[in-house]
Amino acid sequence: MLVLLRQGKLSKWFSGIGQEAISVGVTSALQKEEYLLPMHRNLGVFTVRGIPLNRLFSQFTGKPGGFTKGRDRSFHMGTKEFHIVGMISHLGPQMGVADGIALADLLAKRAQVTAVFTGDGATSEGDFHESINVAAVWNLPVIFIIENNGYGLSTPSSEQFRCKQFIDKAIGYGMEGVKVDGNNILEVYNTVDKLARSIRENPRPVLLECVTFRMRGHEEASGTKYVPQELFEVWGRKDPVRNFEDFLIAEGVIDADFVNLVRAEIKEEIEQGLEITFAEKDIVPDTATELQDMYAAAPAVIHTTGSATVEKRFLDAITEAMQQAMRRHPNLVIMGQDIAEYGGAFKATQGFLEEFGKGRVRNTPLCESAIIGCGLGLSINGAKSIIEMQFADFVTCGFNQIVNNLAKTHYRWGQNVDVVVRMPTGAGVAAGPFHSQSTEAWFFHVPGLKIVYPAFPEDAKGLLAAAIEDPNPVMYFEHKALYRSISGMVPEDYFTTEIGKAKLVREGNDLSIITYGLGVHWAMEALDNLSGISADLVDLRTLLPWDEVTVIQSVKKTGKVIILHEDTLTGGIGGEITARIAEKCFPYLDAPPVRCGALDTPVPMSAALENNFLPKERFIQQLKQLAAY
Ligand SMILES: Cc1ncc(C[n+]2csc(CCOP(=O)(O)OP(=O)(O)O)c2C)c(N)n1
Repeated sequence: MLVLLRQGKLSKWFSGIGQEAISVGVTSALQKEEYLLPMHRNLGVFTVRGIPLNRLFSQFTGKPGGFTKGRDRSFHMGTKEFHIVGMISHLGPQMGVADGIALADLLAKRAQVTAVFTGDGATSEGDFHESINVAAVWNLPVIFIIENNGYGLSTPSSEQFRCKQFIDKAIGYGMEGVKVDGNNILEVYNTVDKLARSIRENPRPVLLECVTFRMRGHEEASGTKYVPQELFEVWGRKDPVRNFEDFLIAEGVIDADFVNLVRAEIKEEIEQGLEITFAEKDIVPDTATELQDMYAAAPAVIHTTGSATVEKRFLDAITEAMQQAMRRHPNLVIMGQDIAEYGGAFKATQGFLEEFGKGRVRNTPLCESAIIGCGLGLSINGAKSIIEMQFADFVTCGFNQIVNNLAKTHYRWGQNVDVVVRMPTGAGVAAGPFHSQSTEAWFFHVPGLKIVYPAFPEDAKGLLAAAIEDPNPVMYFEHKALYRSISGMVPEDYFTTEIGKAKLVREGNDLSIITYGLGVHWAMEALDNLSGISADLVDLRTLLPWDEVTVIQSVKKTGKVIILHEDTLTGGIGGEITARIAEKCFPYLDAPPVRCGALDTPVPMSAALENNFLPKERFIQQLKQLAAY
């Protein structure tokens, strides 16, 4: 790899020289169907699993024969064929994903171990603490391998952590910690082999600290000036490959001829691999394929069987969708804070524990990031999940997992992400800045996610069922103020409402109102109270991908449009919709498009301030002005 780098055939390389015994020892000790989640220095994981070298070279050079169609670099790849899930650059999120993979094994009663790697630097990330804690609390069969190599990029251990050794941290999480000489492959192999056998019998996490040293720069271009020379001398004498070779020769297991033979064979294999890669054509960009690969194919709509419809509150429609989905999919798991015995902060999962058991209805520790990562891991290993944010506001603590892991995985390596994140959202209940926010616009900008936001009980049920059936990550927004305040007729059987389709709630000719969520109810109320305005009222229902066709059709018909949302105005979804209308309907417009949103402030607590913040009253004025324009 270093030669290729010098030849300019490779853009970046993170060398694992000095640390080979860890990747190779761990991978050799696991069974081939057990998942490994490596980091940027773990070449040995990929080679020991037997991935043909040409496929690795194609991955590293962005050729079609790699694992990501040229969409991601180096080890940022996954392959279910080889049971390897590569990293995203943020390092720590790997560990939550490992939890999910292990949980899927545990629930399916497969006696397997998952091994996840981290550097010592990444142990400073919150994801490390969250994931290790979840694994400890849930007895997940994960080996957390810390490669303690003295530096996190240029930062020495003394500036990264205060503990003497990482196994001391294991004590704090109530789990076993084992420390090995990471430069001794036999010690690594024997330890992991013994641990894995024991964990398969008695599932539990173990923290394995491998003491080692990084003999090259963080990546090749960054050099090693900050490392005292004597450390290279000391650790150079502990080179894991050289020492193992010497050991085998001293024991009479191999001789110099054998070493030469193996080296020649490997050289030949490398050259053959490179030849195949270099003969491969370069990737030719195709925009349609790029866009299509953002999402896994969604299943067909499930129509009602014509069962009775029953009047239900918004919240009860949500509960019913989840309950029926849990009966339909034995591999579906619900996770969230206080969702089991307590039934959830809003009681959406009341009674679920009794029907579906503790395995599938899981109270989580307070750790959004690890749990969302866990959802991805479950999906990779064949399970489905619904994750309840206690309040949509708390999604900030799991933001990275959503926008970088859930959203990008299918595009990067074709893995479906069968996760629904439930988001009890919105204001109007005088709950202040941290229990009232509208957060949908944060996710609207992220390709790879779907966002649904129902306004009526029937859609709440149908869209949640659709989100659960959909193999893509779906952010499901449910307005808290609607939970118990509105009711509607809902089919009793299981059905799905197509994601991506808006609904024309009212029809008229004077103007179009485009809105969603609580906005739909504000608009209905306004139209009821104002005589003489004949409006199309479009409930978007899905925000990503939003139904441009229905919106454009309505605006072309009426020639005037107001876009209303509860969210703050600047950067809200209304801006994007307005822009599209301006682009596509300009010749049809009889008035400038109007946007109506909340004040650009946090959501204030007192009811008077909150009413002033929300756009409900301003909407009526703007609506009248638009009608009169
Ligand atoms: C969240 C995040 N912050 C910063 C970085 C930049 N970065 C990449 S690797 C690295 C150091 C990692 O150190 P360590 O975990 O010890 O792994 P090592 O490279 O030593 O194997 C840093 C700071 C990153 N990738 N992700």
